[in-house]
Amino acid sequence: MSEFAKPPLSPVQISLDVSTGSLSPSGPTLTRRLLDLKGCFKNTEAWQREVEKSNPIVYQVISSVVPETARELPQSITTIFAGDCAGELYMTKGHQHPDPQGEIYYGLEGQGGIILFDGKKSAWVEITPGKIGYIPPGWAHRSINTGKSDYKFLAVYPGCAGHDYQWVLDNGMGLRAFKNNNNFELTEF
Ligand code: M6P
Ligand code: ZN
Repeated sequence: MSEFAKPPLSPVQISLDVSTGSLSPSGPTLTRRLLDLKGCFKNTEAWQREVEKSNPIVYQVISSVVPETARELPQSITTIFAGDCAGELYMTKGHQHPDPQGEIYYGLEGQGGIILFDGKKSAWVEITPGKIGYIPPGWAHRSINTGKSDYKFLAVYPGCAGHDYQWVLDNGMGLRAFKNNNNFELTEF
């Protein structure tokens, strides 16, 4: 398995293959199945049933070689597959940065968006190829595939930011995304 480079890093060119969502050179790949999204979907009975039936892959994150350490600027390509659990669209776990740092997402392929929540206010930022979504410090963020094919985006974030998943389980995300005929709708959490 590929690994993160050890600081100090040398300047490096990284190739991005949008069709496969891969990077070269690349760091670790993270694959999240439905079981890994425990507590995320509203319909917990449907979630349990589908975990027992096939436990499908929901998304994959390919990291670049730049490590998640202070002062570095790691990048990753996330591919969220198309699908839903009892109508709720496939999404990432979502996290808050323990060290409140901003982050940018850049749409590469497919249709998607970000649900953001600062603990009081929620927001939706649509992401399609060529669009940049900005996540300000203090806003938890969860990505959603709102389309019928893979949704891929590049993320760039400060290496010190960290990932707090418990924050989302404790506070929710303010909004949920469900499929609705040929489109999608956002509902209260
Ligand atoms: C983006 C970045 C990563 C994050 C990934 C998956 O690529 O924000 O830092 O890990 O999405 O999201 P999550 O960590 O919420 O599963
Ligand atoms: Zn983040």
